[in-house]
Amino acid sequence: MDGSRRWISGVGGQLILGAGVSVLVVLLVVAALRLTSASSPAVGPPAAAATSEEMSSMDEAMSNPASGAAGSGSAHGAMAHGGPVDPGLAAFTAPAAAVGGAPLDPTVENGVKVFSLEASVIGWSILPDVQVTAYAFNRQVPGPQIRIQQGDRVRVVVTNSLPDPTSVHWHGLEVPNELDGAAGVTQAPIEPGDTYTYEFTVRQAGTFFYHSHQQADRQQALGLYGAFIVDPAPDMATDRPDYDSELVVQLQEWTVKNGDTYPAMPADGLLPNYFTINGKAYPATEPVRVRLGDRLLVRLIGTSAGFAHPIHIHGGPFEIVATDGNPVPTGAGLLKDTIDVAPGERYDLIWVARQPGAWLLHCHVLHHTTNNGAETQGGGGMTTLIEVQ
Ligand SMILES: [Cu+2]
Repeated sequence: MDGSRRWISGVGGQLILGAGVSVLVVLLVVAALRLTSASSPAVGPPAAAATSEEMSSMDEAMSNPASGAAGSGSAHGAMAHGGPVDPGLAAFTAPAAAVGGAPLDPTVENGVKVFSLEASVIGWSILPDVQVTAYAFNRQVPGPQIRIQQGDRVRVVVTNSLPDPTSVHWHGLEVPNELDGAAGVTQAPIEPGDTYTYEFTVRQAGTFFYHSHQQADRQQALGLYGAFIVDPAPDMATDRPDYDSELVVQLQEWTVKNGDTYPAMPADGLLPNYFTINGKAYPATEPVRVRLGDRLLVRLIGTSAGFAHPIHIHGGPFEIVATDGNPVPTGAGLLKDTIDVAPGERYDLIWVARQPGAWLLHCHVLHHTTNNGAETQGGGGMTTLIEVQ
C-alpha cells in the first residue's frame, strides 16, 4: 500500500490523522472566509446586479415559448443570457439603408483625442426586409470605427443607455489593468444611465476592436462591438505594407425567430440563421470598388461572439501581412485563399486586383452564406463583393 495508508495505522498514525483533519478543518474555514470576503463590497454590487439580471433574463426566456434556450432545460449561461430582446426597449430605429462602422470624429482637448460612445437598444436592418433588435454603440452595427495614430492619447467617454449594466474592453490593446474593461474584475459594470471614462496612450499599431465585457455572450452577440484601428506613426511605418484601398470586415451571427432577436450562441435553440459582414447580410452588404492592379488591404475582424468563419476570397491568393495587429515579418507572409477567423482574431491581408470583374469574399461554412437558409442573387449572409474596374 502507499505511504499515506501506512502512516494512519497505529496510534501514532491516528494522532497524525487527527492533526491532518484539524488542518483540513482550518483550511476549509479559511476558504469559506475568503469566499465570503470575495462577495463583500469590492465586487458585491456587480455580482448582485448580474444575478438579478440573469434571473430576469431567465424569467424572460422561460416565459417566451419561442425560446429554445428555455426549452433546453439546462441551467447554464445560455439560458440566463439567451432570452430575446424586448423590441419595446428600442428607442430608435435606424433607416434600412443605414451603414454601421462609420468613422467617429474625435474632439481634441489638450492634445487628447476624445471619443464618445453611447450604448442603447435599436432597431437595425440587416436586410431591407429583416430588422433585428440590436444592442448598439452610437445607434449603428457595428459600432463606429475609432481610428487613431500610434502614440495618440485617447479618452473614450461611454454612456450606458441600455437596460443592463455594461463595460467596454479594448481588445488586443496594452492598457493599464484598471482600464481593461473587464466588468466584475477590473471595474464595476457601468450601470444603466451612468457614464464611464477610459483614457490611455496607444503604443501599438494595427487592427484592434472594442466590445462589451459584461454579459459579453449576450451583449457582443447582439451588436456591441466596433473596429479600433491604429495607423502606424510615420517613423514606424516601414514594417507595414503599402496599399491602395482598404476593406474592414466585421463578422457577426444573428438568431431571429418569429420576429424576435436572440443573441446567437453555439447552444440549443440559439443557433444563428442570419450572418452579417459590417452589420448587413448579402445582398445588402456594401461592395468595395477598386481599380485593376490595386493592392487591397482587407482587415478581417473576428467580432463574432460564438462562431469561427473561414473567409475565402475569389480571384487569387492573398498575403497575410498582420495577425492580431502584429506585423508579419517581410518574407514570412503566407499566401492563402481561405483563412479561418475565430472569435477575437484579426488578420490583415493584401489581395491584388489581378483581373476586372466582381470577386466574392465569403465565409466557407456554406450555411453562413444563406439568409434563413435561402440564397438571393447567388448568395447570402457573410458574402460581399470586390468590384474591380
Ligand atoms: Cu461563417
